[in-house]
Amino acid sequence: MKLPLNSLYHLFFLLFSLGYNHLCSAQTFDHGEVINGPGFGYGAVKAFDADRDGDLDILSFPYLYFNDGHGRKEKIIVIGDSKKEYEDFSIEDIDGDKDKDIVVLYKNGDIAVFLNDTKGFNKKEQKKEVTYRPSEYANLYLYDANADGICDIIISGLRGVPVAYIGAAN
Ligand SMILES: [Ca+2]
Ligand SMILES: [Ca+2]
Ligand SMILES: [Ca+2]
Repeated sequence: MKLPLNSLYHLFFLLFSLGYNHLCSAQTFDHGEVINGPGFGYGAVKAFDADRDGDLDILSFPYLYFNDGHGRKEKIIVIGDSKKEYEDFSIEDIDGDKDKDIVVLYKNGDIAVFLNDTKGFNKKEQKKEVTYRPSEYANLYLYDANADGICDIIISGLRGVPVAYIGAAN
């Protein structure tokens, strides 16, 4: 059966609506807020519910902007050392407690894991340093590469694809 294009559009719209509880209303561009100050930035911005209060917060590493529940910034915290240049960062549940944690790859090759807990994000020290030659334009990915249920840290760069950390049960 071939559905007319219009029906397909409505079907997609319905599926899209089912996926989102809050449908957006018309944007009027009425009030806006610049959440960051003037300056130069690069890199991705990620939105996730960092403090688990039901609204999305914004991570523009190393700055984490908490949402006040009305889409405006409530407070800002700095993740790690703001002076240290980073190459890439990613968010995933690294410690398996169901909240998103932050992992960053610094330009000097350091990998830092910041675990999400009720008081903020705490740095987890690396038990073993990975011998890794930093490269420009490296990307950091967080996924379970060896399917053991523990999130792994994978770095891709111009020098190949080393796996930085395979999850261990302890
Ligand atoms: Ca939140
Ligand atoms: Ca977590
Ligand atoms: Ca794993």
